[in-house]
Amino acid sequence: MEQIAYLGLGTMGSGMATNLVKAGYPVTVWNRTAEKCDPLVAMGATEASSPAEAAADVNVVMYCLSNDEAVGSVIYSDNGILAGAHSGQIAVDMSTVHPDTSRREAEAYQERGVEFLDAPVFGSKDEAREGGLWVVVGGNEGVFDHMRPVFQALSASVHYMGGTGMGTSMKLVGNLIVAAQMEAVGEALILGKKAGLDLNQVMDVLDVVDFRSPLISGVGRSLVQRDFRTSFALRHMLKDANLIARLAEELRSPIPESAAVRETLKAAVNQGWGEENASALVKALEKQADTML
Ligand code: NA7
Repeated sequence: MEQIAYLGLGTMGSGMATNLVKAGYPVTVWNRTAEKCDPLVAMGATEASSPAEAAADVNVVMYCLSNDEAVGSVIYSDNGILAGAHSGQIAVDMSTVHPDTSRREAEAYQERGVEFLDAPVFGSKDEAREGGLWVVVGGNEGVFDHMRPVFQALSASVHYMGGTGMGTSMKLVGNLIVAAQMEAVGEALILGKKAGLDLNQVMDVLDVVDFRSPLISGVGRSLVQRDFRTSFALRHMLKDANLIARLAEELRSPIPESAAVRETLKAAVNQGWGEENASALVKALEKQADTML
């Protein structure tokens, strides 16, 4: 059985690491804010004092960190993963980062004889806790096959997308749609409110018409209840919108709608709502509309 180090115990990482422990894997954990290791240690995980120490005695190093900068710091700093990594290991980045960041990681690990997979996930807090995530993976297919049981321990489904960077590319493609749908639901409900509709009735109709979706339903219902508890932070959604804009510009791919959504996300973060759920982008629309749902 693989011995696994899991680094980054935020909203997503804590759920994933918990499911690995539950599946019986020996897990070593590390988090910048050390207290977040406590629940995992109580379940039987071992706590490491640095990424290098966490990586030293395991076969597999997995991590889920805020953004590209956090990933860089945890890998390349003095006590980072590379300082403890050794030939024959597998490193798996489950953060949502730019595909170029994934490719740089792969190169750095290759110099040390370490295999690398980029494996970001769809789903948020509940799916992470319940092992119901959807994993999209880039890298060597043989390494992916080897890691499949580990991914299955924390997810509902696993998808191999191609070489290094294809997992993170897929994640940005998917989140382009997530962000656009959130904005569309917010705009639609505000228009419905202004038109005098009962928003619960609006949601009842949106739940049965042929364009219904779990995302429209979940986001719409939570907006009507003004429930902005964080399962995926608004600041991460803006980070993803920025990554999508950068990738689209590099690849000369048109994203006019995403550009508009990015402005809404920026406005909402600038208002100080970045720690709230991504659906709090509606508050920026409410401000423009001079009304509340
Ligand atoms: P969270 O809940 O904000 O957690 C972020 C994690 O990243 C958390 O463990 C942080 O440690 C860690 N982090 C952030 N910056 C650093 C630096 N500079 N060094 C070390 N560790 C750091 O995010 P989620 O779990 O919702 O999402 C994680 C990723 O998945 C992200 O890419 C999403 O878009 C998808 P802390 O606890 O703050 O010390």
